[in-house]
Amino acid sequence: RLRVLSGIQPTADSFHLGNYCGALRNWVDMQDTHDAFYFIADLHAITIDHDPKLLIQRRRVAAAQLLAIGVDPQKSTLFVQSQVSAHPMLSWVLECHTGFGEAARMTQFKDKSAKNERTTVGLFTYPVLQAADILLYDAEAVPVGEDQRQHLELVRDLAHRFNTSYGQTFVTPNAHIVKATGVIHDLADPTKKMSKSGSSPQGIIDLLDESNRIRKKIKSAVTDTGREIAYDTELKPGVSNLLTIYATLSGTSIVELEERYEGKGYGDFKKDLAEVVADFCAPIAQRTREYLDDPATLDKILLGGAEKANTVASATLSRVYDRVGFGEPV
Ligand code: AQP
Repeated sequence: RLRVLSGIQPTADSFHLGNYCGALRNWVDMQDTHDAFYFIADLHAITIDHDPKLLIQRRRVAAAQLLAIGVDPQKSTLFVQSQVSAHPMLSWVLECHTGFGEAARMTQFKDKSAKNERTTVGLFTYPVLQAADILLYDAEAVPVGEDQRQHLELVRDLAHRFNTSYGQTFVTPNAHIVKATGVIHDLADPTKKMSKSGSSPQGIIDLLDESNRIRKKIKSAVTDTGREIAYDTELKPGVSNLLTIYATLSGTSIVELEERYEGKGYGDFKKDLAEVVADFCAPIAQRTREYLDDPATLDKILLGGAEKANTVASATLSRVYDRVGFGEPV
């Protein structure tokens, strides 16, 4: 089986619909066809200001949510990044093979450093740690949203560079980005992506949002001029975004939805979508609460995952240490 790997940061109280449609949905699908490794990226989470008490809580909620959406610990290895020490160790080696200018070109760093008062070196080297995350597991496929495409290109370049200098060491990974759902947009400003840090509360739907809150947000989502429910990302970015969400969560095609709502206005469409999203999120919130009520099971899953991840990651790190002239890690 080919290996798949992906991670998500525990930087908010809940994952949002963009995370789900862009990435997490594919995590769940791919665990049936791949040898899957999924992790909670807490090392990445401290690249911006953070509160330690909140981080440890959010890590638990993140794990519970991943299980609630269908990540199955019988099929996938689910772990916390900071519990596998090979990640920062490989990251250092890769940092020493990354050009400063190359790292400085990353648009996510430019965006986030412009938004944050305090820009850390960690935020700058974030994509290199991400390269370590992926390369440690010989991952062939990395399911992510469109915003990660540039980082994945860097990972491929680093793998190729290292292999060329030291001999075949890393598998070169491919980004697995589903075009139709690669970017879910902000409901209040469909020109922007839905994002934990960048969206207003009206712009983002959290998987753990309460049903009435979800209904209100969908009903107040920005739509476009005209009345027609049609998919056109240029002329109707708001409606197109809502159609994408509707299609993804209901399993109905966009063409079918366009036919269903022909001659009907935005009101009917949004009313139905509000129910679809509320019905989708409610059981996830319920299952998340159940997992959180059983911390022993949660810890057991994460520790088991970390053990398995450590075995794979430390074998790769040994290979790398040997190649660069460090000998075996102790
Ligand atoms: N709007 C989105 N549409 C599609 N995919 C998305 N992803 C994030 N936003 C969207 C994908 O979700 C995965 C996990 O993301 P992350 O939390 O680790 O980091 P991120 O990409 O930085 O997510 P956010 O919400 O945008 O957080 P902030 O605001 O902190 O930057 C990734 O695969 C990502 O592509």
